[in-house]
Amino acid sequence: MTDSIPRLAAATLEPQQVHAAIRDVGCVLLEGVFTTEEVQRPLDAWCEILRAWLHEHGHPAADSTDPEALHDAIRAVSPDAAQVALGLGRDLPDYIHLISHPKLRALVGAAMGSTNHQLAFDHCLMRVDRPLSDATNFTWHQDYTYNVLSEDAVTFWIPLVPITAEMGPLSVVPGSHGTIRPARMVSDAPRFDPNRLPLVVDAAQQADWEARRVEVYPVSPGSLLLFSCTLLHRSGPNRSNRTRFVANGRYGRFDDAALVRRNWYTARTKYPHFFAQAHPDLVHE
Ligand SMILES: O=C(O)CCC(=O)C(=O)O
Repeated sequence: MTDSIPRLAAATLEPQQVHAAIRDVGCVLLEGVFTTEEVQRPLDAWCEILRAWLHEHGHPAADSTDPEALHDAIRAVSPDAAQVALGLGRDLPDYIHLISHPKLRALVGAAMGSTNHQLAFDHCLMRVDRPLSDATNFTWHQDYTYNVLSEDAVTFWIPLVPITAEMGPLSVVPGSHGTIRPARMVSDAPRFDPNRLPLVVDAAQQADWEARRVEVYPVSPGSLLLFSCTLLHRSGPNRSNRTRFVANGRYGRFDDAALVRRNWYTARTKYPHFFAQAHPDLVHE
């Protein structure tokens, strides 16, 4: 157990350090993995989508290069279009390029000890957390409950902008990984599609997780946070006046025996409750 998380410099990294950090702590922050240009490209491409919408609507802000100004301009005209725009990043080839980058695959491979990767696209997104908002704030959970990939799957979290303490940085509980926890299906989860969200049930332990949590900040663009799909973590509300842009997704491995035995079934957008089928003993109504 540790009260911090390992921070390693990509330039001097040995693959076994990544493996050891994931095994022992459940997470690792790798600094200087991507170049400025590599993390900027998805953001620039997202701006291009917004500019095209504003051009189409003859809006004077259509030539801005500031993602926030562009999004604010759309929101003032059409809150619906602005809402849809928040989810479009994952469709961008520049986003897909980043999340399937050989540098990321090498590190994920080191973490899981396999190159037989499953990049589960249903569980990948370009997070856009608006300023002064907690609309996408996600409470304590393990990612495995939502993705049911291999049990050693990892989540990648790549900030596209500098992440500060005010931006609702990710909180993790170092050393909390390794066990799949019981969950309950909820029908009253605010802000998300209620049918999609199983939640970690152990409310009694949440005070303990709060006490042991480490907030991951500051984090520079180009860094990569990798964590085990069984690590407890949560986000926080963005209290800053800047949008938090993060490329976020999950890698599992196709050579996992349990995955092969269940004919590769994982949770998908089409069957988000797959956890209940795969682990009926762990689910409470
Ligand atoms: O970025 C965040 O605040 C939350 C991310 C998260 O919960 C996840 O990757 O599972």
